Amino acid sequence: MSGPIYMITDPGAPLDVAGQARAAARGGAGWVQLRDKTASDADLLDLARLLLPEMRALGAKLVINDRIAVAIAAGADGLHIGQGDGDPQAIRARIGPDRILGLSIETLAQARALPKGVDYIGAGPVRATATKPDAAAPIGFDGLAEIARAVPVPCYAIGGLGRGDIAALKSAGAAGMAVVSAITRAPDPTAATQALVQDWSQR
Ligand code: TZP
Ligand code: MG
Repeated sequence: MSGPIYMITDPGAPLDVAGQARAAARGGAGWVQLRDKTASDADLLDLARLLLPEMRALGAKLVINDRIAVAIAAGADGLHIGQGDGDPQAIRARIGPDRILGLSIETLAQARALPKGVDYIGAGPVRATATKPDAAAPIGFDGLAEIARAVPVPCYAIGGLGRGDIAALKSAGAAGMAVVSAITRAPDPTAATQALVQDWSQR
């Protein structure tokens, strides 16, 4: 579907959201997810329209977090939803057959009940993370492996992950890693992305 490194934006990081997206895509991220709980739909739509051609030119998929109407209006590559964001099959019907649909999975029971129409999952948090204080209980690497085995779609691990985790993530069956801090809080987000991409291909 796309590469192993999946960057999610953070409006509280030093670079603005557009800068984060560009830095990650230039560093070789396969995925850039616009996640900004504070932005209005109109502002997020403007940003998505601006970034979409840039992301495509750099080979990254642009995914919108939560906002179904924004993903559709922008023509984004994908939409990412959580367990509380509505019925995935109904959302699939709204976004059409071609847009990528991702779903957050926090437990093995949710993995076993994966609805049809979901293209990939984000599984976690693997570790507790300050980036999402209201996240579910950490699943650890063993929990990640169980979830990855239980679903027929690629599993992107999330939550407290960095460069040092790549070997364990691959052993657990993850297709890739989704990160916020490891890229957006790095002194050089492009270099940090490049390092993740390179390590994933080598370990
Ligand atoms: N969902 C589960 S954990 C998380 C999200 C959005 C945040 C991950 O951020 P970080 O900084 O990579 O731990
Ligand atoms: Mg959500």
